[in-house]
Amino acid sequence: LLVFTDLDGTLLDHYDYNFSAANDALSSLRTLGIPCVLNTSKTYAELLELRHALRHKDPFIVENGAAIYLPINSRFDPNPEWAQCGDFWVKAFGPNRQELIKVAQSMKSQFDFIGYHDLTKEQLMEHTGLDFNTAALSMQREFTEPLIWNDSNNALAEFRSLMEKEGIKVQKGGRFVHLMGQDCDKAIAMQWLIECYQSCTSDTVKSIALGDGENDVEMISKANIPVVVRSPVHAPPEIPNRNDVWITDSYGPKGWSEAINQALKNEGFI
Ligand code: 2M8
Ligand code: MG
Ligand code: MG
Repeated sequence: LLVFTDLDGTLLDHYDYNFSAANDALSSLRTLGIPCVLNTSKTYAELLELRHALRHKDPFIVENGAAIYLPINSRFDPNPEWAQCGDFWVKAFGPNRQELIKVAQSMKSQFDFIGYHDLTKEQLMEHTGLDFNTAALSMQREFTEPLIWNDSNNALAEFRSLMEKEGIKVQKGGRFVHLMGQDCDKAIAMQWLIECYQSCTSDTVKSIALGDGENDVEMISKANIPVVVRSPVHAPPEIPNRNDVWITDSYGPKGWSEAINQALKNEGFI
């Protein structure tokens, strides 16, 4: 079994980013040696901090699928096309963030939004509830640009189709609308990593994906076990082409634990 999980609103509480309700399930995964891949909108800098708090040792995916980090000295044989960064091999898919910012800026007069690049740390803390240090880490972005969307949903649909013509994908997270490259998202990165794991074993790799937002829909729909974690702020997203989706009873990390425990039972691990 291979776990792919979103962070905000899924493994971490939407409001205070706490994950204590998931500690037992996280430790079961560690004990059983089941990899738990973090697949998030957050940055590499944020992940370095969080991995410490979560005691996380597995690969992780940052900025909505823009780059995959594989711990050096894990099961993966280095590939010449991977870059090295700190203790990780990096497979990057994402475009350069500056290109996204340039296009976003050219649309400022037509739509009502504020880009991450225009926010002060204080405004970001106010909007997200992040502390000063974490807000700074989340500003160290390389591949994606989150926007505070102040315009209507109709305007967002129009913005989305204009962005598409520029080769930019627009997906909603918990608080922001994220701009990213056309050729990257959480689902593409997940599938790349599944193939990586599959190439190291003769057993068939089975995946479970957990998320709460629009930016998780593709990832959830492509996993063997699709899980929507209930959100306290919006309705569960629709997962197209699947009639076997689990929707957790509880919100955030508590719902996450319920789903992980159920999957471990179903798969015969406990
Ligand atoms: C942003 O991501 C979340 C993901 O759901 C959102 O859209 O609300 C990112 O900027 C991330 O880096 C940051 O940590 C998070 C804080 O709420 O917001
Ligand atoms: Mg989320
Ligand atoms: Mg997310």
